[in-house]
Amino acid sequence: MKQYLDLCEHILHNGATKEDRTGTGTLSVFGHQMRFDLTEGFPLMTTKKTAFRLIVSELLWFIKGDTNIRSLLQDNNHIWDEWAFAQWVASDEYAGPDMSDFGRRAQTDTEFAEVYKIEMQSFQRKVIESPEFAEKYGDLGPVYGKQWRSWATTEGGTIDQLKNVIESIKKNPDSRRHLVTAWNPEFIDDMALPPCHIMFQFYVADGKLSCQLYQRSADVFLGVPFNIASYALLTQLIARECNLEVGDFVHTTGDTHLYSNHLSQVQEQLARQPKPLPTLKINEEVKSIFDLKLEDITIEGYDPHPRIKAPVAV
Ligand code: DHF
Ligand code: TMP
Repeated sequence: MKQYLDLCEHILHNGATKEDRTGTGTLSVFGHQMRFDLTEGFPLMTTKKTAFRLIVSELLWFIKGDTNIRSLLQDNNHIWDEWAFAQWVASDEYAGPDMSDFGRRAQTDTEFAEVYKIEMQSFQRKVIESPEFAEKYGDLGPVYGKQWRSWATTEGGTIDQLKNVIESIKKNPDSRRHLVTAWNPEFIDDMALPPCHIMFQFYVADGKLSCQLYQRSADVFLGVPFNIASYALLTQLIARECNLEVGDFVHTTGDTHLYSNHLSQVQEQLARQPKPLPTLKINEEVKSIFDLKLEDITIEGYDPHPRIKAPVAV
């Protein structure tokens, strides 16, 4: 993962100081590319412990076409909670204490942080316990899963981009049109967060499947380790589905930033030595990508340095 550590160094030395939507502030560069040869091992961070189980759970959630955090919560996966919570506390039905700007206030105001924690737990409980509540407030809008699996057409039908791309890789591997896009301008305003990983393309040569992702906005400390592992896994799953070996994962990013409250954590990570990459194991008995469950996908030989905590900018 030298490339990732080099990117962190590069931003620390060359990044422009830039304000952002969340009010946190960033160091940022525009336009960056990393390439991971997937035959060298599975690209999961070894310089900080990264929760692979959460990455699998989120990817299977996209693949299912789901956009509601309820099934993530059932997997004990909380990486999308804040963005559903933001919709709940902004709704007419919410009658609790003022939660405006909760992301930033929870980090600076310890008294507020306690109140926020209680409201968030109560929200999580409601989403789990009440399917009706979950349907209304657990849904993030037409995000990734919706666009991948049932993109709405002008005729009133839907397009299953994921199934189509698998078919096109199988039938016509040399095609230059193996694309899936999550950026649907008509529905951006209905999404809790406009997609960050926007478009990916597959490429077949020498019996190997490669994938390139375009990510418009990249939180290098928190989001990017997830994004790299998620798309490396997706590439493995699609390759398996199409009887191909894996090639490269190419990660191209637009606004590539380190948040100002992640800088000491990045320094800590940079002081560590990378370790050997783990290997991916997929249950061979499950043939289709659409039937895989969380427990079918595991990692072996993962011995990372300890976790480094950092606050997520909402
Ligand atoms: N917003 C921002 N500002 N950055 C993001 O990376 C981001 N990612 C989203 C949604 N909105 C976002 C979805 N993916 C974490 C990782 C990925 C992710 C959301 C959150 C995260 O907080 N990871 C922590 C804790 C994981 C855990 O719960 O154990 C980490 O240390 O990796
Ligand atoms: P933005 O919509 O203002 O760009 O904010 C989105 C933030 O979330 C930004 O810091 C990028 C980050 N992000 C990732 O890095 N990876 C992801 O997968 C997601 C969903 C978000």
